[in-house]
Amino acid sequence: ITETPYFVIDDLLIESVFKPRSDFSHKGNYGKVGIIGGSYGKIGAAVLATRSALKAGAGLTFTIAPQCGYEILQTTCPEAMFIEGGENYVNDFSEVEGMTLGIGPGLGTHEETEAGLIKLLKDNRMPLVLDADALNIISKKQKNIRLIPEKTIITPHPKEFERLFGSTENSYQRLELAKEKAKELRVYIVLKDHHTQIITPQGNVFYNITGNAGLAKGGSGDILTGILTSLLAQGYSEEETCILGVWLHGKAADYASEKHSKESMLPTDVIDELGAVFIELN
Ligand code: NPW
Ligand code: AMP
Ligand code: MG
Repeated sequence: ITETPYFVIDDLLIESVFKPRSDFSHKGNYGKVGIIGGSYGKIGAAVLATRSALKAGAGLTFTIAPQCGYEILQTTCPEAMFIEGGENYVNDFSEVEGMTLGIGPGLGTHEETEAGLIKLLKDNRMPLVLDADALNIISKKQKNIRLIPEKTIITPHPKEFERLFGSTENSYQRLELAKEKAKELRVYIVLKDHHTQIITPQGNVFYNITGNAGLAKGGSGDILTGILTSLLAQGYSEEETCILGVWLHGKAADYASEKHSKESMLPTDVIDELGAVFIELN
């Protein structure tokens, strides 16, 4: 039906992608992450993305969030640095020099946030992971979609995908549309679902088979954003970042469900299991 090569992300592929840390490395070798997110009432999403970026190995991590999240972030994520981007929502996206950015968790869609994000997309030359409200802001105007820089990783759940690119009748059609858009925009699409699919600009599709329904809870996607931004900052290519990041997220979720059950496991438990997954990889 199509010429697209399909792959399942298996242990062999993960072994070939994962890069152990060199004994002689220092924090400068593992990149500078900037998580831009949080708004009044949704600071938790910025906390989850920041903590997962830290726990996935980034060298230096910053959170650009509104002032109302200052104490929360400095308390829950003492290893990360706080940059004030507004009062109750982010409107200043300017202090991001040299960072790999993960934008969207809990960000909100206030019009000043929208203006700041659009300006950043127009000016920005930094590697980007766009999720949640960053995608919702872009979806507000059809012409915004063209502003997504090439090589950006976008991580829509089915509803966010629909807001961006329109509705489809079934998951097969959604995948076909994602392939079209990934090629046209030259972006990496992480189509989040039970079996998340990664679609590359070259038209390759990678299926992830780790993860479980314990992830069907608010906050799970915010963690994926942190992990992906962290890996991208550490020098993994966009394709490697998507493959390793989605697999890690699901694998940590599988460990969390063994310990806590699918019902009781929380996104924070998933973050806590990342270490066990890395121990196995090393
Ligand atoms: P339904 O119910 O089927 O019509 P939204 P959000 C659908 C932040 N958060 N398969 C489903 O629609 C985020 O980061 C903050 C099919 C669902 O009701 C964002 O910034 C938290 N459908 C913001 O909140 C923790 C699916 O989409 C709707 C689907 C809004 O994000 C929570 C929800 O999507 C949250 O992460 C699937 N697999 N998955 C915090 N603690 O601070 C989703 N849907 O309206 O975009 O809202 O994803 O909750
Ligand atoms: P979000 O909707 O942005 O919070 O993202 C949810 C995350 O949890 C995505 O990475 C999904 O792939 C994952 N997820 C949600 N439900 C399931 C499920 N039933 N099985 C496996 N993964 C899931
Ligand atoms: Mg989400």
